[in-house]
Amino acid sequence: MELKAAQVVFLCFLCGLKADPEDGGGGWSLPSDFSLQDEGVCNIDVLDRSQISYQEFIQRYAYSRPVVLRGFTDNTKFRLLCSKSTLLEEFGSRTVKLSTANTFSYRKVDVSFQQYVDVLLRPQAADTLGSETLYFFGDNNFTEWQSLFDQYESPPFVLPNTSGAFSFGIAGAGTGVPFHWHGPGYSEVVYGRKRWFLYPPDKEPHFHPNRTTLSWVTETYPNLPEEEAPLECTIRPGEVLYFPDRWWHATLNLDTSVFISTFLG
Ligand SMILES: *[C@@H]1O[C@H](CO)[C@@H](O)[C@H](O)[C@H]1NC(C)=O
Ligand SMILES: *[C@@H]1O[C@H](CO)[C@@H](O)[C@H](O)[C@H]1NC(C)=O
Ligand SMILES: *[C@@H]1O[C@H](CO)[C@@H](O)[C@H](O)[C@H]1NC(C)=O
Ligand SMILES: O=C(O)CCC(=O)C(=O)O
Repeated sequence: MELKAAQVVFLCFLCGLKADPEDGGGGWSLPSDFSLQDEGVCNIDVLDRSQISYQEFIQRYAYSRPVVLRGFTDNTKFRLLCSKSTLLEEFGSRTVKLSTANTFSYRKVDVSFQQYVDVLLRPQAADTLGSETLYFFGDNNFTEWQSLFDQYESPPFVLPNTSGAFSFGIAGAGTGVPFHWHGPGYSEVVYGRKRWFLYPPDKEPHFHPNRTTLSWVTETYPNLPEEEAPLECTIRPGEVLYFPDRWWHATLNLDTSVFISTFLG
C-alpha cells in the first residue's frame, strides 16, 4: 500500500469519512488491495478551460501531440452511477466480455459482471503475463449499457467528421494495457488514477507484447536512455487525456479504477 499510516489516521480524524483514503472511491477497493505510488512526472500539457479554445486544440494538439484537459466536464452524476453497489445492482447479472491484457489480445472470455467483480477484479500479480490477465475494457453490449452511457458527459472537443464510441472498463491496481496504437481518442477515469505512457507514431517503444505494463514500468522504464523517455502523465477524475491518431500508448491503473475511453472515428 502506498500509505503513510500516520496520514491515514490523521485524515480519518479530520474528515470522519472512510477508513481508507487510498480507496479510489465508489467502494471499489477492497481492504486487501494495494495502490501504486504515482512516481512519474507529467510531461504532457495539462490545460483547463480558460487556457484553450477549440481552435487552439485543433491547431496545437489534435493531429500532433497528447494533452490533458482538466475541469471541462462534470461527471458527478455518472460517477455516482458507477459506484460498486449501484453498478452491481444494475448490471451484476449481465454478461461482460473480457480481453487478455496483451498487445494483440485474441482471447475473449464471457463472464457475468458479478463474477468478474467478485473473482477476477484483483491487483495485478507481478509475475503474471498480460496474455494471462483478463481485463474488462470495451466490447460493451451497448443495448445493455446504453442507459449508463447516456449519463456520461463526453470529452469537450471532437475532431472534424468524427463521432465518439465509448469503451467502458473496470480493473485492479497494477493492471493496464501494454503498448499498442489505433485511432485518436480520449481516456477518463471515473474512480482511481491511471498513468499513461505515450510515444509518437514514428518512435516505436521496446516492449514485449505479452508482458504487462507493470513489468515494463518496473523492468524496462527505469533503464531507458534519456532519448527514449516516454511522454507520460497520471490522470485523475475530472481530467481527460487526448491521444492523437496512431500514437503508441500503454496504461497502468494505480488504483482499482473505473474508466471510459471515447474513440473518435
Ligand atoms: C446484448 O444485450 C441484449 C439485451 O440483453 C441481448 O439480447 C443481446 O443478445 C446482447 N448482444 C450480444 C452481442 O451479446
Ligand atoms: C469533413 O467532411 C466534409 C463533407 O464530407 C468535407 O467537405 C470536409 O473537407 C471534411 N473535413 C475534414 C477536416 O476532413
Ligand atoms: C503471446 O501469447 C500468445 C497467446 O498465449 C501466443 O500465441 C504468442 O505466441 C505469444 N507471443 C509472443 C511474442 O510470445
Ligand atoms: O484504459 C486503459 O487501460 C486502456 C485504454 C486504451 O488503451 C485506449 O483507450 O486505447
